[in-house]
Amino acid sequence: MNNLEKKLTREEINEVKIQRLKNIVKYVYDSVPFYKNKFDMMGITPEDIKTLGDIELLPFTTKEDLRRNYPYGMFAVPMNKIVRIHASSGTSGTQTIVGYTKNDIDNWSNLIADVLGRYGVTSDDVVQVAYGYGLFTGGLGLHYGIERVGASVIPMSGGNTEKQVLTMKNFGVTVLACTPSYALHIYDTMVKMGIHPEELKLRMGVFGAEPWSNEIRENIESKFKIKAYDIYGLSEVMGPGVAGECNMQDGLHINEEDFFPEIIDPITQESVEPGEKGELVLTTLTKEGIPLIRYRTRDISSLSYDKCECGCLYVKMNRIYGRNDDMMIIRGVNVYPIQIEKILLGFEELSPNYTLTLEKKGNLDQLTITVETNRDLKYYYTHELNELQKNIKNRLHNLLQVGCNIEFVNPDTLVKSEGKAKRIFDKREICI
Ligand code: DLL
Repeated sequence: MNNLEKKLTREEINEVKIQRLKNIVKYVYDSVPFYKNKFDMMGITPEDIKTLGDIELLPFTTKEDLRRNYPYGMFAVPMNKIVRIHASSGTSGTQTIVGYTKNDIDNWSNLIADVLGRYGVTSDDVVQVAYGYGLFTGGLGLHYGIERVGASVIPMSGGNTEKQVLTMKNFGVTVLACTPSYALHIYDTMVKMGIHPEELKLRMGVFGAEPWSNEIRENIESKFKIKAYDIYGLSEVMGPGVAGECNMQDGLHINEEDFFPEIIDPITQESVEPGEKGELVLTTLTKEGIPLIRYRTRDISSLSYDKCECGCLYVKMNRIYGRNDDMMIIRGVNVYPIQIEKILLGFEELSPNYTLTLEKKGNLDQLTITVETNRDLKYYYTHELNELQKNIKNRLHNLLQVGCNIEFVNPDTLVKSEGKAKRIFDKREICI
């Protein structure tokens, strides 16, 4: 049963949150030496937590803390209570390990089922999961949530794209779950196979695990003729299902009875006002295996407590703007890939496939945007491409104050992702 069905008021949600916050703080103090030591050093006891605002008394937890306690040092229960282990992708350093108790898995399934319910997934749906199965939380996480809804799940995992297309067509798939970049790759493959969206029963996509702009959403929706919904989560905090959109498609409701969100200024670490952008910090309120206090996600978003027309009162987070780690500082200007993506997709000649390469030329940063055109380059006159290049550069300069080189390449030149897209290639360190 989700919040919409329970119809909790804001006061009731806050009441649940404070009770659970008190419990989790006591729980970590008693069962995770890392937290006991931290609290003791800061002179905090669980009894100090009396109001929601008191969360600010508590220390932050970082990915570095998880790495230092690798593999199981942050677990709050003995291993014989852990029934599942997942790990983060480990793209930027040692991977981090997370463990789930039986209750955690059960709760996780319910949370995902709640999110899917908000999109309108029902037991009549046939859902193809093309997120990777394995240590990544996308595949198995979604899988259990879909079963909880009672829909039919097809556990495809990522890759084997032609088979993905045939399965969608032959099995009457109504919902596709994968990264947005993989959805675009599936679409391109489908077109090459001569299959049209009208031949599918697809009506919805459950997309997440990487930042994607509204422009990419519109692109996917118009290509497949479906509704594309955003789902958010991270393995350290649970996996997919921390938050998900409703059918308003205007922000993601955070499952607030299980995750306590804050937004902080990443530099000063102070809380910012609702609506202001900053780093999302999450405290798990119900997790048993690896509960986390004020986990710094490094994801940039903002919170909105405005009433949502869907009727759900859980706070909404704006769609992720990017990760702290992905913010590029180009000649002193801060730029997120999504800002560039939005501009590129404003040109109908360009496809959504692009990469950003950063190099040093002398002492200066240089950004090269490599982007596939929608048609083979031989169909364009040179002056058309020059004009296009000029227009893109002008837009980038006017909107972001950054200069760049633009390189057009033929469709199908760039490597397509079957999971999270890799778009940034920062070669600056090795060029110095
Ligand atoms: O990506 C969990 C997930 C699986 C979420 C499937 C949604 C769907 P990790 O591999 O630990 O877990 O990566 C977490 O991915 O901190 C964000 O930077 C990014 N991310 C996840 N969902 C979104 C989203 C999974 N909807 C990291 N929008 C997070 C933007 C997202 N970024």
